[in-house]
Amino acid sequence: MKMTFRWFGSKDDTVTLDQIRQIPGITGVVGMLTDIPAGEVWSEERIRELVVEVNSYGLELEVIESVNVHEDIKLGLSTRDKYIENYKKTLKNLSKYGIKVVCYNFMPVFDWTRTDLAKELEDGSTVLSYEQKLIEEMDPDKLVEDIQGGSKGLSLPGWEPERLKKLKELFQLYRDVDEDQLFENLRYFLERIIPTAEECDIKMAIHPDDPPWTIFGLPRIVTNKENLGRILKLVDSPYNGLTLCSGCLGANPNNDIADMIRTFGDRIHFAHVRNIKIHPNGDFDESSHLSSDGSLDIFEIMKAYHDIGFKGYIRPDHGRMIWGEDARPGYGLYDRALGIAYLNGLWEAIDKMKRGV
Ligand code: CS2
Ligand code: MN
Repeated sequence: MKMTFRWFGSKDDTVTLDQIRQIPGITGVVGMLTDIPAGEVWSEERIRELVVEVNSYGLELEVIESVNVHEDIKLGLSTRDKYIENYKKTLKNLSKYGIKVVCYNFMPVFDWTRTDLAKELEDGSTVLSYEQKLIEEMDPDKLVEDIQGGSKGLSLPGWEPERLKKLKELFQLYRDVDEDQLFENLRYFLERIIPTAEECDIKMAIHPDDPPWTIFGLPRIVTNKENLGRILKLVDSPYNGLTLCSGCLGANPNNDIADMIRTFGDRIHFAHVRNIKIHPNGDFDESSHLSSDGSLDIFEIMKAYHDIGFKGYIRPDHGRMIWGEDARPGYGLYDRALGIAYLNGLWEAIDKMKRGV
């Protein structure tokens, strides 16, 4: 596996490359151009600048999270072809600068959803958390306001103000899109971009829906083992693969992450490992990566990756805000760096015990 760290760029992140390169075992960062709206081409020049900057710190940039998919593609509107062509151009441009994996998601309207971006835990740390009842009672406009209000002035990918201004219109358009239609719209997209991904040697890795169930009546399909299998079959190519995010899928206790890892094996190109604490009523708080702090068994997850001989990219996912850090919710330095130390520790132990060292 190749240990990486998500970084939003020097103008849009409180964490610096200088800090990231000092994390033990780190090989590179997962990058993004946060200011390019979904549907527009990422220019060669901007990609080159980013890669050169990251490389100058001795770090690789081989994974992009995300190249976001324009809403018209998810909706299946006739205007989608133009955006699909742009997506292909972006892939071609990325491939010229050594990008190997592109993570994306196919969630209608909203990306990740939380009801609190800074819930205080007993130890004084703060985390992102989700309460179903609040979502049920909330107007979607209020959710957008709350999330954007909690961003501390940093961009929150998936929550771009321009796009979300048209919320009512978007909800109207999704009235005709059920889960099967969303699968068809994903098929249409994959059938067109996977040949380009193959040519460019870029593995596409769809990210699960967060949380993995319907919110505000909008369809969500990247939610469980059966659907992940169905997605991989839409276009049966190794270039049509997965980002397996333990914290997203794990919010549904019926999802067995270790089993998914063993099942999907080398179709997993990118691993997001994080823990969450699920409450008896199904609500959840994010937690530190440690198994005993949450509801997921991170040892079992790392063991499953080891068992399949995972060679892909991995990153710790959201961390808590600790030690007085002031950063983008979920994306501070300290707790994610602790997460890396823990994941590397598990890996070394699993590896040496298996080999009888
Ligand atoms: C989430 C998502 O996994 C995560 O950290 O915050 O925003 C994720 O990056 C996207 O859904 C991937 O497209
Ligand atoms: Mn994730």
